[in-house]
Amino acid sequence: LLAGTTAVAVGAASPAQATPETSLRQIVPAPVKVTPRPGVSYSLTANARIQTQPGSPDARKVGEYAAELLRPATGYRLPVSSGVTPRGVTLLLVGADPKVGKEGYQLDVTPWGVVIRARAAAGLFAGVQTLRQLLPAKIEAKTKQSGPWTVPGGSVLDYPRFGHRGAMLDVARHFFSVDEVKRYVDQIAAYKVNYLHLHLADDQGWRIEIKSWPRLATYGGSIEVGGGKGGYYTQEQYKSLVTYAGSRGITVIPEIDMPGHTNAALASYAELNCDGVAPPLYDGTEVGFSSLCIDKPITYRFVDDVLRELAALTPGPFLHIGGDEAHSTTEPDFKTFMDKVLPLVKKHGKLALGWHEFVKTNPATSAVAQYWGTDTEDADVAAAAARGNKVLLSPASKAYLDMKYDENTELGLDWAGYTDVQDAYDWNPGAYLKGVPESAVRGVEAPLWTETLDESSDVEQMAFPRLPAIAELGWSPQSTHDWTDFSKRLAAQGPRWQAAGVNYYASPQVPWG
Ligand code: TNX
Repeated sequence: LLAGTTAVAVGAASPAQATPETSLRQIVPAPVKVTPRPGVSYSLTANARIQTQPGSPDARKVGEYAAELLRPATGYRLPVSSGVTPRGVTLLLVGADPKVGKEGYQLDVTPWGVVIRARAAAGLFAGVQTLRQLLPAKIEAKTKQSGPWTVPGGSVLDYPRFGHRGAMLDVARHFFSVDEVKRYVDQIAAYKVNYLHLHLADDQGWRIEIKSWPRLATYGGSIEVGGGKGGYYTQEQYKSLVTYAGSRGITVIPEIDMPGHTNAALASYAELNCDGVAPPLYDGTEVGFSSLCIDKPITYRFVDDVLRELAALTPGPFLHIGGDEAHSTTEPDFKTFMDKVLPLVKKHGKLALGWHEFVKTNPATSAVAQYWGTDTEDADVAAAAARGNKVLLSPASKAYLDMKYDENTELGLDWAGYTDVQDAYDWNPGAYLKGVPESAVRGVEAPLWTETLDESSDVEQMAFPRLPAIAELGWSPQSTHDWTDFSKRLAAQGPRWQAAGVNYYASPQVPWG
C-alpha cells in the first residue's frame, strides 16, 4: 500500500457500499459494452488519490486534468502520483483489450476504486469523461458540494465507431473570445468530440492574425454581423487555444473560406479585387456575393501566405479551404481556383478539407469532402467517394446546430427546416448518403453558424442537447441506436448542465426528471 492511501488490507471486508445516484447505463455517448455489478459501488473519499501509469507524462497529464475536474465540487485534494494500486482512481496504459484502439478504454469500478485502462492518453481521457458521468450530477458544480461521491460498480468496454467526431464554431459572423471558445471546448470534450473546426474568415470578419497581411485582422476583423466591434485572435492567442484544445483531446481545424465568403479580405486589400477597388466592410447576413479574383497572380500569393502561416499554427493534419456557396465565381473559375489552391495545402504539409461543392473539381483522393446538403443523394459526392475521397457528414437538416428547434425558437435560422433533438439523432451516418457507404465516411461534424448568436449562452442554447446527439452518432455503435433509450440518457445530462451553468434547451421531446 502506498503511504497516505486508506489502508484497506487485502482480504479485509469491502468498504461500506453506498447506493449510487447514477446508473452505469446512462452514459452519453452510449459505450460499446456495459456490464453493471448490482450491489457494488465505489465512493470517492477525502483521502483518495489519482494514480497514473508510471513513466508516462501523457497519462500524468490526463490524471492532472481528472483532478482538476473532480476537485472543485468534492473539495478533496486528490493528489496525482504515479502508481498502479487499484485504489482511488487509477489511469493505466497497460492491460487494455487491443480492440479499444487509440481512443477507447476499459473502465472497472470495484469497491476499492476505479481503474481506467487504455492504449493511449486519448483513451484515458475518454474514460475520464465516462467516469465523470458516473458521479452524481453535482460533480459539475464549480463550488464545494456535499457527497457521497458514489460510482456504480461494473465494467465498461468502449471505443469509437468513427475516428472523426467534430464540432464547428463560426467565429466570423460573430466573434467569440479565446475564453468563450475554451468554454465550448470543455463542453464538447465531455461528449468525446475530438475535432474543433473554427470558421475563421467570412464576409463579415477575418479572425486570425496573418503577419504577412496584417490588415486582414486589424481591419477585416474590426466588425461582425449587426455592426458590433468584432475582433481577432493574435497568433499567440490562437496557439494557446490550439494547445488548450489539445489538452482536451481535441484537434483544431482552421478554415479560411475561399473563393467566396471573402468580403472581409477583399475589403482589407484593394489589390485582391479584380477592379482594384476595396468594397466596404459588411455586417449583414447575405451569402454568395463575394469572390477572390481568380485571374490575378496576387490571389495565389495571398492564399499561399495565409496557408503557410496557418499551417505553422496547426499541429493537426487538416486545413479547411471552404469552397461553399461560391455563387459569384463561375464554374470554370472555381475549378481553376481549386486546382491552384489544393496543391498549396499539400505544399504546406497538410490535407485539405472543404465543403462538399469542391469535389466537382476532382481533387486528390486525400481531400475530405464535408457534406452539408439537405438531400440524401448527391451525385458529385458519391462519385468522389467512389474515387476514394472520404466524406465528413454534416447534413444541414440533421447536424446544423444553428437550425431552430421549432417555430418558437428565438435564435437560429430555419432554411434547412426545424431540427428538434430527435431529428438530430434519427439518422445513420454509415447509410445516409446514397453511394457513400460507411467505409467512405470519415465521421460526423455538428456545425454552429453564428449569424444570430452573439455569446456563450446563445451557443449553448443551440448546442445542448443536440451536440451530444451528433457526438453519439459519431462514437456509439449503430447497434445502440434507440431514440427512447437515448432520450432517457440525455435527460440525465440536464442536471449536469444545470450544475455547470450550461444554458441548454429543455426540449419537450426529452423526459427531463
Ligand atoms: C450555409 S453551410 C452556409 C453558411 C451559413 C449557413 C447558415 C455552408 C457551408 N454555408 O455560410 O452560415 O448556411 O445556416
